[in-house]
Amino acid sequence: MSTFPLINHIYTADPSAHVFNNKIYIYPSHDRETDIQFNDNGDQYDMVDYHVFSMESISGPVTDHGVVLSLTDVPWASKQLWAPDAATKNGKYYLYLPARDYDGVFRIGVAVAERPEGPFRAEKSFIPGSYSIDPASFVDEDGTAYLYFGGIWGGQLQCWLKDGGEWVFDPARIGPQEPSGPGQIALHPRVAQLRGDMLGFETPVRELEILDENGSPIQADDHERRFFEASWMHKYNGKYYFSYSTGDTHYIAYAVGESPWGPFRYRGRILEPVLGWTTHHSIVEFGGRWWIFFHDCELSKGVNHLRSVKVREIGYDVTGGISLVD
Ligand code: FUB
Repeated sequence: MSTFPLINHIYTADPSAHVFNNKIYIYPSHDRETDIQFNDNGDQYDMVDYHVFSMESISGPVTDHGVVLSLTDVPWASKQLWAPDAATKNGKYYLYLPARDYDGVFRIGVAVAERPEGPFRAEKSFIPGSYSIDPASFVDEDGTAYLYFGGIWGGQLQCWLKDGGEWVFDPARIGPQEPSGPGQIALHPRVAQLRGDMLGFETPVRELEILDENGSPIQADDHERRFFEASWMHKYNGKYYFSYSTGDTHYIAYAVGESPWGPFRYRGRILEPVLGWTTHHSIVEFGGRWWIFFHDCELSKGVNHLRSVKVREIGYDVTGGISLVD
């Protein structure tokens, strides 16, 4: 896929795009060069700050609002500021960010700003009950806000097991492992409703079911369709669209449901594999058209952890199916 990087002066990835005050704001990861060897744990994605970008039109210039939050200003985080997302409510702006805590466990925290372009002030602790990576916030038309999250392997989702109603971390499952074999169901992404103040969970963390054409949960060995990471939620024509990366098969896939809690029925792919191992996206309506923001490694000529944000238009057919617009 060859479109132009939106941002050329630094490497950016995992773009979460939102329309605030009639502008597009992009909340990406800020990739940086390191000499950490590539591994399946994602150690090479060793980011230490976030920038925010804005655009008044899709084809117009992109403004870099500079560093809006640094790792050193997040009291609970030890390393790896991975894919963030943002939301607005109550006249404030909230940045949801995953990072490893001081035990090496991925958690999700929140930072607050008065303006969409920050600067953001991190809360002292991560969100109680949060875990894994790739938070995606979604505020429904009735004002109820949700946080979707999770990512397997380096994102540690496979380490979290339910024990007597509680999610418990099993360090023996760290590394590239996940369920496999006949009858094994894929790991589910997670969702919780956010509190009115947006700083914590109102509900317990729930699993989000993705079903196949027969109404059965996607199987663990179905790597072309099973959830890996990069949750995103948007609403179109009254339906809830949950989209995600399939990880080691490198697709952005989507599934459609009647409720923000699911279940979601698998519908297909939005993006084929891009250059680079990871693929991660967001979908937003702007100017009466729909856009997918994503990243690839064209600018770095294929270095997996040096990615660049791009954008393309998407359209819907009469059945609600998504495809890229040429
Ligand atoms: O940017 C670090 C990680 O790579 C993200 O959290 C994943 O979604 C993948 O894009």
